[in-house]
Amino acid sequence: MQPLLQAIYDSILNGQQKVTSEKVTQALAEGMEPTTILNEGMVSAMAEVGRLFEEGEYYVPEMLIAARAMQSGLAILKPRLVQESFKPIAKVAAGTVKGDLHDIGKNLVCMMLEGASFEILDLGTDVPPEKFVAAVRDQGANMICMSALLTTTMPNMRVTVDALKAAGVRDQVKVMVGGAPVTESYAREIGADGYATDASRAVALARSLVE
Ligand code: B1M
Repeated sequence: MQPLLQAIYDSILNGQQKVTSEKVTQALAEGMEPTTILNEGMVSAMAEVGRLFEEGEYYVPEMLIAARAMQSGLAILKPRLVQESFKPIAKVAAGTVKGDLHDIGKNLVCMMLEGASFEILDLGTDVPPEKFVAAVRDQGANMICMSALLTTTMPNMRVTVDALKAAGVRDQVKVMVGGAPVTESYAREIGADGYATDASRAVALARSLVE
């Protein structure tokens, strides 16, 4: 790996928030592509954090400080990933489902969608089904993006789709789902309109759903 990317990767793995910010700033100043920094230096580091957690080498505090370092790097990349646009393609209500506090992937999907001219209503994490319903009914969202990182919270995607149906608003929105444990077949099974494996595919999918 290129030394600067390696330094970014290491700083996330070690939860060195300040170093991550400095190195990401340096990489951008040296003309490195934001998506290269993101995918090779940062997202790959979080995957390694997950592996270390699974193997019992990292515990929740290590995951947490790694996530903070990741977020500080993302904040620096954001202006380069998001461009201003005048007329939004669609209004997207995005959130991590009820019971789930993971938000890095969801934030990334929001950033990329924003950069592709979608208007974002970020509902945050631990979002109950009724909040998604309210975003459609009261705030005019015409697309729902749900993220789940835990096998135990994934079923809340189905609960949310069912809540949209029960509220009589299901046909007013497109529903997209994603997150590490989610699959294409699960998306079909719960009646979502689409599934994407990563943030850039989420943008392509969102575009295809509103065409
Ligand atoms: Co947690 N955690 N965590 N964690 N955590 C995982 C998810 C885990 C896989 C780790 C492991 O065991 N290897 C595991 C889940 C196991 C399972 O369910 N099968 C796990 C666990 C067990 C837990 C706790 C239960 C631990 C505990 O307390 N004992 C706990 C649960 C808390 C809760 O939510 N209620 C917990 C807590 C945490 C922290 C708070 C410490 C922290 C999150 C901080 C934060 O998000 N602000 C954390 C972290 C950092 C992780 C890992 C290491 C990294 C997640 C991440 O940010 N990845 C994770 C391991 C892993 O994923 N390998 C793990 C980087 C991010 C860019 O990827 O989110 O997958 P991701 O998003 C991708 C795609 O999935 C996709 O695009 C994104 C970008 O390309 N995508 C979408 C995501 N949403 C999408 C939506 C779309 C489309 C695509 O359309 C709408």
